[in-house]
Amino acid sequence: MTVPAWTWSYDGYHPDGERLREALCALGNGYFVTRGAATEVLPGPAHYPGTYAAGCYNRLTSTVAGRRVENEDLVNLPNWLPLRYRMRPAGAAPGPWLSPDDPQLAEHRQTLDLRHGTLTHWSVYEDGAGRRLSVGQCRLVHMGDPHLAALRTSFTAAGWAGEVEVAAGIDGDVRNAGVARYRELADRHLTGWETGSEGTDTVWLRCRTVDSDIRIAMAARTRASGTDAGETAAGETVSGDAAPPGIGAPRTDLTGRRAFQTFVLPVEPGSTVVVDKTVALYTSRDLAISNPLRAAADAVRRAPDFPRLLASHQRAWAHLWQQSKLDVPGDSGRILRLHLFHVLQTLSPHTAELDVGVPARGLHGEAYRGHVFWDELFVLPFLDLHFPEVSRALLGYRYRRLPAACRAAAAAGLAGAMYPWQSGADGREETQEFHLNPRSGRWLPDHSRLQHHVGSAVAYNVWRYCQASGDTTFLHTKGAEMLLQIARFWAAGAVWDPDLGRYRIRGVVGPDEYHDGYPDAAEPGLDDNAYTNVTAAWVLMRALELCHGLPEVRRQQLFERIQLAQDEQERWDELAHRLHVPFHQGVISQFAGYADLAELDWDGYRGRYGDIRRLDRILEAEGDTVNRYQASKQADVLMLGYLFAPAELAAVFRQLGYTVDDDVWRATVDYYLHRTSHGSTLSAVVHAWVLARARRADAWRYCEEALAGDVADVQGGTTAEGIHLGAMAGTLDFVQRGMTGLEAREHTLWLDPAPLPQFSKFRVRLRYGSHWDVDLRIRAGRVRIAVPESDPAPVRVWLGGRSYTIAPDTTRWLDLPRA
Ligand code: IFM
Repeated sequence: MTVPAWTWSYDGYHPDGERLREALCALGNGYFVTRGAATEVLPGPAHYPGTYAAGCYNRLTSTVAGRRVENEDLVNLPNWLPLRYRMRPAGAAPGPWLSPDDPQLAEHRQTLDLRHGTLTHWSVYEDGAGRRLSVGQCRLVHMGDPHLAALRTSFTAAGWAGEVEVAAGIDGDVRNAGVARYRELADRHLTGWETGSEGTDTVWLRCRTVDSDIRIAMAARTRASGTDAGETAAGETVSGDAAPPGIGAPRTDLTGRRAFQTFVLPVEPGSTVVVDKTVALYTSRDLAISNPLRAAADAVRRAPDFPRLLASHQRAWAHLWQQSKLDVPGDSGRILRLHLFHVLQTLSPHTAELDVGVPARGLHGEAYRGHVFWDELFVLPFLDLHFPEVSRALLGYRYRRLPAACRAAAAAGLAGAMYPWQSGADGREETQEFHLNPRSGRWLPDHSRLQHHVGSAVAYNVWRYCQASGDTTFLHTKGAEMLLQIARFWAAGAVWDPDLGRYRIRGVVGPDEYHDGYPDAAEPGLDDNAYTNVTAAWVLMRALELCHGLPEVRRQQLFERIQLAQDEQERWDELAHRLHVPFHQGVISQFAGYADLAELDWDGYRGRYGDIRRLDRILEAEGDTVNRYQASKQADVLMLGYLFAPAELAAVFRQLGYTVDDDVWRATVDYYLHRTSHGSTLSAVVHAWVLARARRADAWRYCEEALAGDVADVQGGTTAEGIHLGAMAGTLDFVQRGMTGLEAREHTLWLDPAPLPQFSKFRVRLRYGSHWDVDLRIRAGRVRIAVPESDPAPVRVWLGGRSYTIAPDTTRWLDLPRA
């Protein structure tokens, strides 16, 4: 049996797996995403319909464990999906409203079509008298017009005649209730509902968020007809009838929080009737509108019929696939395509028009409240080489929150910019102060806001984006300002230790979130986190490089604007060479004192608990703390091997006065491999990358785990609360840059391929600098580079110590150097 490369199908209905399917089958366009929930259901244990617009946040205050806490959440918007139906056989009582949970469900299938960006559901219901109703549904969230969504439903009766009653509309009575752990928190983000109708086929609902006062409007146009163009929602061919006689005007029901229309559709055995629902969503954050309700109502009025909407939607997707081509054969390729699909649904070219960051869990659910973390470190490098304008916009989100980051640093008594660990609407720190351990039921202090390394991630992304795109305008303006302020923050926080003869950064948390302090210490935070210090040194060097490279006039303006004193640069230089990095037993220490922590009985814990990814929760529930052990949640020191290729990594350490040669690095990798529980999906991506760069066969194991992350929900139920966007994009970038060793800089493609046997053949298309479409294929130990005729300049390639120039309209095969 061949598995289709572009579709994900699910046979049968399984309530237990429904929420996971909803996340994996979510549809979106960068402006908004709607989970793949059935249209017939209400939220409940098995179902969680959710719609989220990028950047639409609201704050609420709750009382938990006797404390008042404020949280900002990505708001679950009114549900546009509802479409319910029932059979009304002639001469018999109406049947129940049907849904997949109804015992009358006889068959069910669901298919996500990645190429076309559609989700189809197909169900057959059969009542006790053998009357069957086939229901096919096809939905889309329009990739061309980001405000539109559409749903076609077709009904075919078998063995009976009568009517199908259909109720369709918008439900504004929604809450943020998608994550069980947040159950005790306030969840009503919407208020001020109003409903109305226009003409006979359109209803609307508007409301606003309680605190952020974002006005939200949805309009739904619903039309019933006979089958047109001979196609049902499930793509089956039927005889194309004209509108069957007897479809009357719908009844419109407007209540405080709901706007619905009910249709009664005559059906004959074997004939098909179709209901098309077209929805528009606008908010007061949108540009170029006068008011959201007017915009939504006008948009559905103007929207073409379903077949035409589908055609323009598919064209938009075709363009996206063209621009982000990544072909890998087999099962891995299929999963990678799904990852790419969800990355593009969260961050599409429409994102370039918005003030939004990279939400760690996509726009697919409510985990982490839709917040923006350092995960963009795993996302932008992929986008840089396909949609640089999207990367630029995402960096723009950080730039607009630079003043907030500077205020946060000032409040901590420091200069420069302290970016928040979790960021939302206005760039203040959104990390919760307490989190729930579901295993113990205890609310615990959350110190993850001490992960100041997020600033280095912002700086790193600025640098890499500018290298790949050649966007010196951004680098010399917004990019430089961010980079310099981040460097300044590191310099402000570093303290001189005369005993060590080095500078230290104290009281932080590294990427490994298990360790947030020393056992028994009164204050949280760790000293000399290697990842933090090395990336800080890297940022300081880049900042100095930038200061020297800025055009004179710009340098003057920028220095004046941020009041940068000459001696600051001297301090940066000093720090970039003298930050402390601890070592023990010939390996880099995760932080000072790591070696003094106890060894964990890994086998014992695995034996007792099986899955120990969330070792922190297990130990806390036992009355212990993971802070006592040499046990990491995720790659921390090893993150350095993800950010920097071996030569660059060795150079940063050399600059700091340390030797990290192949032997030290190999020993370091081995050391942490055995002390990491992979409680974050990012961990497998990093390990795959680091091991592949070290040419180690076990890279594949981690790669498989990273690929399985969401499709197999390896973190045990978390995907249902939202996809893991960083890991999804990270796997794409693993093929694109990890396998090829690719760096786009100085107008050159630098290649240092490290293909795994399992990835010996693949193809990516790249956009960098002024090159729009460079086709790169790896197969049989060779790399093929094709430059289209339309490319403006020859492509320069550096491979195996040699440089090549490939002219437009030329294809070259180059031999890969032997490992
Ligand atoms: O940013 C990550 C972090 O590294 C691990 N915990 C989840 C966060 C959001 O994805």
